[in-house]
Parts: sequence; C-alpha cells; structure tokens
Amino acid sequence: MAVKTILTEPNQLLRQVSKPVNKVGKEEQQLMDDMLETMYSATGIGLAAIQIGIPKRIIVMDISKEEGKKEPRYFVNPVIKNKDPLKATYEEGCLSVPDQFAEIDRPSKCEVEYLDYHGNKKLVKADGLLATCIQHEMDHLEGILFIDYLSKLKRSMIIKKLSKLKLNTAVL
Ligand code: GNR
Ligand code: NI
Repeated sequence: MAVKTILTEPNQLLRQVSKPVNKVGKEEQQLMDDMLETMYSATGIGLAAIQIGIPKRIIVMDISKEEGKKEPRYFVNPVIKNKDPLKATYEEGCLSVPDQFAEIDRPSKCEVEYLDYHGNKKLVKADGLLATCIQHEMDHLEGILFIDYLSKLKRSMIIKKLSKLKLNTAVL
C-alpha cells in the first residue's frame, strides 16, 4: 500500500472521462488499497482513481463517523439506476479543490449498481451523505468537479486562487 499524490485543479487530467474496468483483478485491488490509504491520509471521505491520475472507473469511500472505526467501501464501474427527484443540499469540498467549500444541490437519494472489491455485482440504495458522496465521486469519473455547478464568476475566482497557490508552491 502507498500514499499517492492527489491532483488538484487546475489539471487537465481531472477533466478526463475515466474508462470502465474489464475485470477486478490484483492490479485493481492494489489500486483500491492505495486509493484508500491516500484518502485516509488526506482525511477525505471519498476518492476517485482519476484524483491520483488513473483514469479508471473506480471509487473508494468511507463515511463512518465513529473515530477509529473504518468502514471502507469500494465501487467499480458504478452506474446510477435511479435518482430521487427531491434534491438535498450539502456543503461540499473536494481533495482536488483544496480549502474551497460550497453548497451543492443533488438528488437526495439514488440507487447505484457497481462491482465490489471482489468483483461481485452489488446494488446500493443511498441517501444522506452517502448519496451525495457517491454522486460527487461519480462526477469525477466524467471529469466534473463540484465547482462546475457554481456560477462562472465563483468558479473562475476559485480556479484563479488555486493557480496562484500552485505557482507559490512551485517556487518554494
Ligand atoms: O472529503 C470529501 N468530503 C466531501 C464532503 C461533501 C461532499 C463530498 C465530499 S467528497 C470529498 C473527497 C473528494 O474530493 N472526493 O472526490
Ligand atoms: Ni472530489
């Protein structure tokens, strides 16, 4: 297992559409292990493979609240089967958009079909934070970030801030 570098906006890789996985094998499981370790070390609750530069349709997540109790979840080739017309608002953040937060509306519930860590087909009925997080992560698979739902002005201000931050860290 290894902690990988998380890509941050602006980065064209984050805009790539990720490719479906043919088979959940050793390589994919190793990737999921690395993603989980990377996510925990960054204290995130979810991570898509593209955030560490790998354009595969793989997501890891852990939304457990209890300190020290790990509940890792793995989603390979997730597909949304059903979205509730009712929307819910959450304050979202993203490890690829550091220190920026915004309230985002998304369907409050959804059903997602996916393959688990062992390649077994699963269906989850998600609501609350799980529903929000799955949809946030599935956006990453399409090259979409939560800031894309903001006004052009808000989005460009955030991207400008992050570009400056990158320039500063590059010269340090
Ligand atoms: O750590 C994260 N927290 C979070 C909070 C609200 C809505 C979505 C998220 S996902 C984010 C980690 C991340 O960037 N995943 O792609
Ligand atoms: Ni994110």
